[in-house]
Amino acid sequence: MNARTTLEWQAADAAHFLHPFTDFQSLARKGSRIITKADNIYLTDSDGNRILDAMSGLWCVNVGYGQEALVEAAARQMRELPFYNAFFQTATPPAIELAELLSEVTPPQFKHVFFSGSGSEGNDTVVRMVRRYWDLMGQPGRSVIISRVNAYHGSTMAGASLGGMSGMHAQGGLPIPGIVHIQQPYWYEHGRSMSRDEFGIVAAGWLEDRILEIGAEKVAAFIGEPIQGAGGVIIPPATYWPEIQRICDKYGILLVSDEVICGFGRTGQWFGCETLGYRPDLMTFAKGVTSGYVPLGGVMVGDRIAKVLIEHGGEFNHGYTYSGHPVACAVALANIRLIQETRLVEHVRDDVGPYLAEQYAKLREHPLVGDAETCGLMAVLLLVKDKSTGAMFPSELDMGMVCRGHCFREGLIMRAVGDRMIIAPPLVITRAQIDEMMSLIRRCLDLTLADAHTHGWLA
Ligand code: PXG
Repeated sequence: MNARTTLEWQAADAAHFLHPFTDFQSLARKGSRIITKADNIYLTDSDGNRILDAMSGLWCVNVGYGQEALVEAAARQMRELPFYNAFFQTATPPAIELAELLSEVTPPQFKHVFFSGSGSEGNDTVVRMVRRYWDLMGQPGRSVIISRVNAYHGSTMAGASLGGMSGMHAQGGLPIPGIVHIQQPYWYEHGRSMSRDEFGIVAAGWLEDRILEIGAEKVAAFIGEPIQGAGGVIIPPATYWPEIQRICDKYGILLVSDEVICGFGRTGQWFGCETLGYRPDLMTFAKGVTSGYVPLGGVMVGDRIAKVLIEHGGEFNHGYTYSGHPVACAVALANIRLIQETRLVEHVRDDVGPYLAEQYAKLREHPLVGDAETCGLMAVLLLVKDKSTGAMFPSELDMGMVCRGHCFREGLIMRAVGDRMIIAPPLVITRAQIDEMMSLIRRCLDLTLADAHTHGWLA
């Protein structure tokens, strides 16, 4: 398998492979890190280095690497029936069984699912379905979808439009019409003059302001991640989501929860909306549904919408070749059963989630850490220049990347979003492994602090 050397892999990579979200030329100069295998929560690269993967691949390997039950499920299904579609009045057993199991593990309003191949495609389905719903309700004027600045909802045209990433909107004429953004519930940046709970109500109020500005009769839906992941693990105040729910209910607006990261146990409940206290009409999922072993996504469709689509909808002109792919569905079934059998959600809720929270609380004493927060197994550290005033480092120093550089060299995958250092380790992580991860995090923070002293970057 590893017939080539790292340099050979890097040369072939640079010659042919255009990576996602990458400055192609700069990566070609540096060379990619080549990951060759993985087990449990550890990766191995092509030089034989062992790396603790505190990002679960890309927020997805919830059950950890090397789970034979998932491998077996894929191999068995590939032998039996590697593919058949669900378009022309046909279905396959794994897709049917997965639809059934998803309606069991999701909140009670969900009894139907529409499958896609990814989270981005799932959110494209959301846009199509929400607008179709309002057409069928005789209110075609309700077409505007409200999202948030710094949200991430994928990279297709609709996904990137729903997302609130300015860098993405700047390329390709986005957002598409009918999608608008309100400010995110980021307390540290927008609300430090208030308590977190007061700020949660204020931030939710921005939704009501925008609805009134647009006219409620034109607003179809509000979409949000329970906790913004790619935006930097922005954990909203506890008051935020219940107030968002109240506002959506008041104006009859559909509420969409993008559970691509928060779903399948990440926050210590099966879905983030359960942890954060709201009841969505639609729920996008991907990633953790298969723990990333194979691609699969979809949308859970709440009863309010399903009833209209089924009873009055006629044909819904939408779908993907891989909607309900039997191999992906077989792997998802094995994955969800494994989560159930090993009580992985309870493991996060009662054991490692609270343990990680304790450890992160201690990190607040570190001279560079201005804020430290966790929810289940998502966590963030904010690097600041001056803890007493909360002043941030100038962005041109790119302190997050300085810290990430140390992580890279020390064998820890921790991401930097600006100066927010984030982790989302596999849910199978143990207390002893959290101790190991925390000592790596401390070492990387200390090395970053030493750099700041050496270069005179501190206040
Ligand atoms: N919604 C959310 C909330 C996501 O986090 C998507 C939709 C899109 O899913 P697909 O499967 O189409 O990628 C995501 C994906 C990052 C990062 O930098 C996060 C994602 C993808 C790539 C990078 O943290 N999340």
